[in-house]
Amino acid sequence: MYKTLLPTALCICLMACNTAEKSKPENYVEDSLNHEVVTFLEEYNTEIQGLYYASAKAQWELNTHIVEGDTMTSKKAAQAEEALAAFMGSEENIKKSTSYLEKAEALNATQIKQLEAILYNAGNNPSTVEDVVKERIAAETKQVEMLFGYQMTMDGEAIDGNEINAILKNSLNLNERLKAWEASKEVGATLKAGLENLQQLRNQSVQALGYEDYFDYQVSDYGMSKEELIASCESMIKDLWPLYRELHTWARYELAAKYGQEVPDFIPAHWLTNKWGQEWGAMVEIEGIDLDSELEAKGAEWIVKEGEAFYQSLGFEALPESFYTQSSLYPAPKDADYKKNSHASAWHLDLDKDVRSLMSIVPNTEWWGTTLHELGHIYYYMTYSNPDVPLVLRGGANRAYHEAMGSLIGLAALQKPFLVDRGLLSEEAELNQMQLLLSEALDFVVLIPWGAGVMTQFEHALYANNLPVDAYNKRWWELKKKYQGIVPPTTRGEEYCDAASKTHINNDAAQYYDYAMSNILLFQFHQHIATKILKQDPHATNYYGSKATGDFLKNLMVKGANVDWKKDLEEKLGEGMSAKAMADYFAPLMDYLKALNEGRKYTLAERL
Ligand code: X8Z
Ligand code: ZN
Repeated sequence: MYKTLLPTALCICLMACNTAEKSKPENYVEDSLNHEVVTFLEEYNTEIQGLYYASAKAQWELNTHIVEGDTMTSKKAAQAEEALAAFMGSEENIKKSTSYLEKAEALNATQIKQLEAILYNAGNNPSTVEDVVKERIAAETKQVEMLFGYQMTMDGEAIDGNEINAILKNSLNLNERLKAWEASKEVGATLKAGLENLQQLRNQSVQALGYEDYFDYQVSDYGMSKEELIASCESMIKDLWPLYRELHTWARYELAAKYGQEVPDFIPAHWLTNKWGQEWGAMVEIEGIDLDSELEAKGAEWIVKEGEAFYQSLGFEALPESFYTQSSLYPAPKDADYKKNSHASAWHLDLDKDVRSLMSIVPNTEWWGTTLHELGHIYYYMTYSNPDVPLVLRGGANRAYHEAMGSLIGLAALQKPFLVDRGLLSEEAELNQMQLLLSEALDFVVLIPWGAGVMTQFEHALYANNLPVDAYNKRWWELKKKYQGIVPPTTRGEEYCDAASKTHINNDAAQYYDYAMSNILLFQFHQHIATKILKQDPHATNYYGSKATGDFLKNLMVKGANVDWKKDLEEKLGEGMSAKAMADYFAPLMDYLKALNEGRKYTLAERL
């Protein structure tokens, strides 16, 4: 997969080595090579830690303290990232790792993995196109500032993301909903030119080392080609399409009744409870439980502490003190003179002990799930930060694994036996199980056509097919209709860029299929835990206190990226990645929805 560079200097060196070999013991080449590789890797790992830490700290500042008119923070962030990029993409690092990999048979698996990771890091930052890389870094920094420094307004009043979510979750007033939805999209238009610039710069950065385009580059992290990835995404969507089609039909009728409207063929985007229509779970109020009220009474700090307690009950350590002192967990105060990135993330700043999370937690069900999701990343970081995992391999088995851990815990944390155990639900409560299953499907299943369809296809078009800027919005809404059956509330011409209102399009580009894959994987992990470890019904588990479950998760995490994820999955689950566990889990819901939808008009095709 790595494109061969033609290192002339290397050939000379090899010839010199060969001459020397004659008078040395037979294993000399291997030994001297090994010594060289060991030294090279040690130096690389040491150097990268300092540079990465400096860059991450500057990025942290940029994302947590955005002050209008301040140019210093972004300048520092760009400089630190340039220094990191210059090292990662240096000719020396590329040449050496390429040449060592040519003699892979003399190396051990961990060395090979590290060299591959070094080349992957170089792939986005080749020093041969130093100016392009610098421009890209500056453009990315600017995009983040513009996205998160943007003041959204509704009726001329400032409004934040959590407030928009609350309107979309609760309001029955379609006019108010429309205004809130539109407010959430305003920022996209301001980011359109920046996205077009990044489309070019990202592609040019990676093309220098032989990747076809930025999408190709990001996908290669999975050891897959673009075609394989797209095929895998389409197959996930296909496997879950019958269920999605039932959910879509049910939602159209449900929402129309709720807002007192005719049943539409496709769902107007502002009818849904989420700004991008990516997860619809908040639509259902589950009889027998009012988790929002429970959580509101407990407060935002409780959510983090209880999340930590859950992981600890599985056998994970307490979070380091610095997590609490250095993280930015709650929304910036209304009167603050700075803004912050409002999207949740987890950071591994020194690739060792400095772990932090950036969130804007308010006590509600959505943030309960998101907090557990972020803690999943944090515990993944903590677990592979051990002496057996070299720094350059401190990542997930693949990126989807990293996303899966905390979402899995989030799923487990909404099941009845867990809620009862944690005092969030009384034992006698008659929880409507089918509604719970429905709300789970509205989150986990609905994300698949959004993540593997809309987002993936849009970014594939953007980077692999050079989507022209005057077709961004048109393409976006075509994909929304095709994969999700969602339409815009009003005409959205090219003066908008609704895709760019989504964080990842700007600062986590060409990677969104990670989340779709993670949902698929987490149901496989969950099925294994429920049936093989806990011996409980997958719909009614209680992970709390199960050290065996914790051991299983730690075992998935502990080697970081020092595994071949496909083999790892086979080894730990006895199967490859497959939507079957997810489809099995929701099978009872399928019958329930079919009965509810009987006689209703379906508007999505039976097959995609
Ligand atoms: O971006 C995230 C995480 C980042 S660590 C909060 N998620 C996706 C999204 O919000 O679009 C989690 C699920 C999907
Ligand atoms: Zn995540």
